[in-house]
Amino acid sequence: MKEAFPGVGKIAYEGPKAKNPLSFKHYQASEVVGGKTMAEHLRFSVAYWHSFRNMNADPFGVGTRQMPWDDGSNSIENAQSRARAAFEFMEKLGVPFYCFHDRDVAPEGNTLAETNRNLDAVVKVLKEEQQRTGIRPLWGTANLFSHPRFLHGAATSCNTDVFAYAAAQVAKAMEVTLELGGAGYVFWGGREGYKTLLNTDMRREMDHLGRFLQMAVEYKKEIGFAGPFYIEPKPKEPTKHQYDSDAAACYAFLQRYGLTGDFRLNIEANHATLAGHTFQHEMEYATAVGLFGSIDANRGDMLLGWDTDQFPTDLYDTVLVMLTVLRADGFTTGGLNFDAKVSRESFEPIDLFHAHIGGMDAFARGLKTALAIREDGVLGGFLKQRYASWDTDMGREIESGTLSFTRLKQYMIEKGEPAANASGRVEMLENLLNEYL
Ligand code: XLS
Ligand code: NI
Ligand code: NI
Repeated sequence: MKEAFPGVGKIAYEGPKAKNPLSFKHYQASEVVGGKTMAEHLRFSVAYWHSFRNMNADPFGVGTRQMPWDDGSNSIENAQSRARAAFEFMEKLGVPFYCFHDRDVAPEGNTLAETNRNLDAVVKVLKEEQQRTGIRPLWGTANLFSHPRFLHGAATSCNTDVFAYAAAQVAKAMEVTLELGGAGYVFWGGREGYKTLLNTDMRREMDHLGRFLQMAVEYKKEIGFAGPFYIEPKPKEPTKHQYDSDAAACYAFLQRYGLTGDFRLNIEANHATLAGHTFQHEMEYATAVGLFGSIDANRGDMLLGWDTDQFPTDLYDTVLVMLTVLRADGFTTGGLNFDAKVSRESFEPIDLFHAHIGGMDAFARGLKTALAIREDGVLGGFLKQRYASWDTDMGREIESGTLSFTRLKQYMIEKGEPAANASGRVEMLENLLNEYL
């Protein structure tokens, strides 16, 4: 097959002073930092849909991407050569993982049976390419939102047949993810929400989604898929309100339906900001409740109110997020998936390299900076000091649940006023962070 990216070789680490834009300045896969290689820490993944299916149309204009390896048809052969182009790209970039939806990799047929056959024909090529390169899925997922049959949602559709179709589709997508050795499986509730409550029975829809996910867990055990399930919170878009709106809503949902043992969260930066949170907030919350799993790395735009899925280049963000990842003891089955697209203005194949190299370097710097901050211990020391009163006898007794209101009442009546508060040193800490950047 003709090369998809002729003239581009394996992207190498050339160090911070290098002038070559097609080189890593900070990411060196084999470099050991904080006890692990950078590749092990960061577990980078390419998103098949954005990088190989998205032509970058926007609400005001058609797609602009040049993809010379793609003949634009819906044929199996085209899907297979696209898969080969994707692996050439990932191999040259040097990432260990990719993520995919069932419908990204293979075309939809006239019936579900035909669609499944199409998928199998492309999975065969994905498998060959995986064997050749060692690259494998970080996670697989099912697209339950693009086709018009899902216009009322999938697991939350008012139409039982659509629910059944979604179940059949997810079952197949899980089988394929298993066959490809995927490390995990993602549920993102694309249209699991509503446009108006005037036509929506929220209670029923949530119960249906809960049952759908319980059945998915049963099926996972049946087929022997060992990897974790992830829910990917997002507050809106395409629906006005989605049930999995943020990490906290997902936690409540998972608890209500008895699913916390089988799910973790896949936190996406741009979804966090759409929910009115910071990326780090969502990460920290997921970690606090023991649900942190994986990351969809991207960023939004302060001035645009939708999921712009830009490549992550903001060092402030990558440092803060890597601090949380390190606090959570790093990724296990998860990783950093670039759920991001090149800008509509950046339409040449080479732009795909620039975008990913930038994202990988930004996270490599985030990792190294976060490690340096932890090593210096100033932030950690401040935190310990700030909560020191909780390390006293009384703090420990409250935390362990042995102190009651009655005793606290007595204590405070005797004491009269609490001990004086210390400054939170917000600006000092913000200044400190800047010193590491
Ligand atoms: C959309 C989501 C989607 C998921 C996978 O906003 O980010 O791409 O990651 O279905
Ligand atoms: Ni995503
Ligand atoms: Ni998204």
